Amino acid sequence: MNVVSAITGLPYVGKTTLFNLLTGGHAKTGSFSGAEAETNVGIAKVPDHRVDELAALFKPKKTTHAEVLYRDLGLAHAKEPGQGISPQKLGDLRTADAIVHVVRAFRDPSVPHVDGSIDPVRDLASVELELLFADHGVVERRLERIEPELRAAKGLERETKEREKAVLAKAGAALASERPLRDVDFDADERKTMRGFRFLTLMPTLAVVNLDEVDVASPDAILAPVRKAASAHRATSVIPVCAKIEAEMAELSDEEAAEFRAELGLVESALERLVRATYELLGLCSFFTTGEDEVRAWTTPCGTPAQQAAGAIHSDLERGFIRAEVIKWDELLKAGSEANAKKLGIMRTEGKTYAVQDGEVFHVLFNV
Ligand SMILES: Nc1nc2c(ncn2[C@@H]2O[C@H](COP(=O)(O)OP(=O)(O)OP(=O)(O)O)[C@@H](O)[C@H]2O)c(=O)[nH]1
Ligand SMILES: [Mg+2]
Repeated sequence: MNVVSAITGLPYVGKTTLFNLLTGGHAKTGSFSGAEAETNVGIAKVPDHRVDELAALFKPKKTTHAEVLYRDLGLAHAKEPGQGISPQKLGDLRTADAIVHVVRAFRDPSVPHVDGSIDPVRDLASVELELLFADHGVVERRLERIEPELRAAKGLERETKEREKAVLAKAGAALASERPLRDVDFDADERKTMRGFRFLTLMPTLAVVNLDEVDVASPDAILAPVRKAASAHRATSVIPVCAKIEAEMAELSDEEAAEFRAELGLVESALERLVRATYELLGLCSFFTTGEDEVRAWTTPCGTPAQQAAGAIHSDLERGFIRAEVIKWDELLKAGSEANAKKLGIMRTEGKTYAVQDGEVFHVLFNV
């Protein structure tokens, strides 16, 4: 699978600056037009030193990293909650795998703020409220439509619709009291019923705090209240970034950027941190295929059965799956070649239901 992440947040918080540095794009920033910003779409190559090291060993014709598709979706400044997101953008949010919610912590007075002051916790809540209103609208519209359907339905169909109505009523009550749906306990059946609605307040969400340059070295005082607010609503990770510094580093050579980063005490780039957090949030793993033609990274939910994971490579491999030869990437590197790994007996043979782990190299044997 290729992950799709939707970047959102209030105007002028640095969404497009972040989008550009993730995707290597050059979309326009700092327009301050007041209107809803245009959507930018771009692809980030997932940095993975394991792929690079495997490629150094195999010297393939082609090296392919995993990719994350980013959509940069601006919101308009809404006077009343529920007016900040256009239907088109709602669709772009709902069909993503994860939401990246950028909040502003940089102070720069030359960049206006729609609410006048810098307050990441307030901004987090105000965008969350927009998402919540959108979900509430979905519930209300469906509940209206389900009534006549219920009157006409019989038997099993009626039971199913009754269940749907009950779940929606439960969701609606939570939303009406401004509780995001991820804050509500739903059982497996209820979750299944809700899946098709793609509720925004149920989506895996990362809060990216766009730090001021001067706070990069010691961001804890700024991050602590954001972390507290985010965890109160089970919104998982909070990731600090300074988009401006990162954007400057993106212009440097790799060595210069590494030096600059080390000076600031940053170990990884914003892209590395964001992608790692996204994979963790979504429970995703990377596995690799290697050969003279191509060394390539694949993305799959951790624990996917080997046969199904093989389907990500090619449907023939899933259909005709016999078994997979599996080895951890670093063991393969140590062995120096697949042939040597086999000789050493460290290449395992696994069957259809084997649960794929992060960092494994797969060689699928299949019937055509
Ligand atoms: N000082 C400072 N300025 C930043 C930072 N990140 C972004 N900016 C500036 O803030 C302004 C707005 O950034 P954008 O990336 O256009 O913000 P946006 O969220 O995409 O804005 P809209 O799309 O118009 O809603 C630009 O002038 C950026 O250069 C940062 O970390 N520090
Ligand atoms: Mg923008």
